[in-house]
Amino acid sequence: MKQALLVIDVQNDFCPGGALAVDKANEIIEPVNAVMRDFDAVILTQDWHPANHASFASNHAGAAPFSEVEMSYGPQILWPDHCIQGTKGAEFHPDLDTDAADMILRKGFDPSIDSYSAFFDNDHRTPTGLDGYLKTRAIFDLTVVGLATDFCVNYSVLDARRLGYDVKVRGDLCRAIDLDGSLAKAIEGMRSAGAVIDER
Ligand code: VGL
Ligand code: ZN
Repeated sequence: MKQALLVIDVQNDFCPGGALAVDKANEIIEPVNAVMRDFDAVILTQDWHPANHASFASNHAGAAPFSEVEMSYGPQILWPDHCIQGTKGAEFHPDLDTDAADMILRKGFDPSIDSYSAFFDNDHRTPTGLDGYLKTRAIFDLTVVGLATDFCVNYSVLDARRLGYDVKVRGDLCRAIDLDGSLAKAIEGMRSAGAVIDER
């Protein structure tokens, strides 16, 4: 059985010093590089927003970062500006071994909708193409690592389970934003969706 490693959003803006820094995110980079060789395929995702993206608090008059609004596709947390196309913050962390990747998948480029998941935009309907890529390569077994556990990792894992993949999350190779208990909720949700959470 072919196995793929899905490396979610290991980008400067999610690492210490970045615009939406995830605590201790830098700790996972070397161990993520080290496990890449254990997989038949390595896929990196890259959060890739235009400056006018609807998920940015700065594009909603009077809205504070980390507040929530209702969008046509459901509730949306408003974030600080991050991972803007072509900026340093959107680049992969310089220590990430991007040469080992078979594929780099960008997401979140539609200004009107966020895209946490590697598989679908946040409407859960608009596909990124990753499902087709994996299935046409006969890959049905995924290990997921990266940032952030409770948002892009979580959404990717839930969609992967819905699409029928076997999914393992290397919890030790993920780090979380953790807003109001979102990490515990995400772990519980991924487990009940049938993902294996491997903390080592
Ligand atoms: C992410 C919030 C906004 C993530 C991306 O990678 O988890 N979180 N955009
Ligand atoms: Zn984003």
